[in-house]
Amino acid sequence: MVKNALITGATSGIGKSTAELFAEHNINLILCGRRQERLQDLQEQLSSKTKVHTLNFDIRSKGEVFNAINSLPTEFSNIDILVNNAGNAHGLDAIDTGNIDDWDAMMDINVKGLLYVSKAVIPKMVNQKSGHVINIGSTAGKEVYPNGNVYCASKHAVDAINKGMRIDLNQYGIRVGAINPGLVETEFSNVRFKGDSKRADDVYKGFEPLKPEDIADIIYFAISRPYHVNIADLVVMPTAQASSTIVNKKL
Ligand code: NDP
Ligand code: 8X3
Repeated sequence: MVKNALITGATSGIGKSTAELFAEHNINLILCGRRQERLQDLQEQLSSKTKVHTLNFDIRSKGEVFNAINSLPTEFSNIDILVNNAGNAHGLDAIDTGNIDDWDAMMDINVKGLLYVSKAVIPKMVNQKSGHVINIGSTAGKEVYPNGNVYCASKHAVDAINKGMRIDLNQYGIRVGAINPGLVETEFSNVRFKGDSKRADDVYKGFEPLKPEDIADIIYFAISRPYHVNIADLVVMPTAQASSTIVNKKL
């Protein structure tokens, strides 16, 4: 049976690669993000392989999230797979010098935005008594690194929400799991360093980072297991990385 998947943050990085891979497997796609042109391009690119519907909204806005998801046409309105992926780090500063707007952005997007989308989608899964939620956490949700304070807090929150969702939705047979990547080369560091591309590029110099396709593969693996198998919590790092602060760089 063809399934419908809603992917947040589908306009770049992990979300975009996941959309591309799901399309190869004929999963119908609801692609979300703020950058309309990219949503349109992706829709054009993938429409020959599967059905694609795009939703343009800022995950920080409760109203936009609910309006968008409630506007889904009937054929997309039963969501089988939710990939809670949208998110970013903003800044890398010590707790005493950090920028409050950056803190707001990370908590509003990575935590509250994920909750808003979940609230808009999960009650339907409960009615259907089926569904699969993949939460994209991070190694930053498993440990804390210098200057990572609030980003790490937001991803520790995702870790807790993932566990809570799994407990609360257990009775409905809904699968819930988190994929927690280490260093993946996407637009992530460009966003974190506010367009300072030299600083962003330096993050991935001297070792082979994960690619967004690597995470997409794992997400597809998780959602394609037989029903009795739930990948509950998975950590994946580049081979060169041992922890958030230990990366075997050959510079
Ligand atoms: P990218 O910056 O490449 O992608 C981030 C995506 O999130 C974009 O599609 C962006 O879309 C979307 N997004 C950001 N803010 C908002 C918003 N306010 N409203 C709606 N959508 C938004 O980064 P990644 O692909 O790397 O990040 C995806 C997820 O993976 C994030 O949750 C991140 O924390 C996590 N992660 C990343 C790692 C890495 O090393 N790259 C490692 C571990 C976890 P648009 O701008 O169009 O709205
Ligand atoms: C992204 C990985 O190490 O930059 O979540 O926090 S890290």
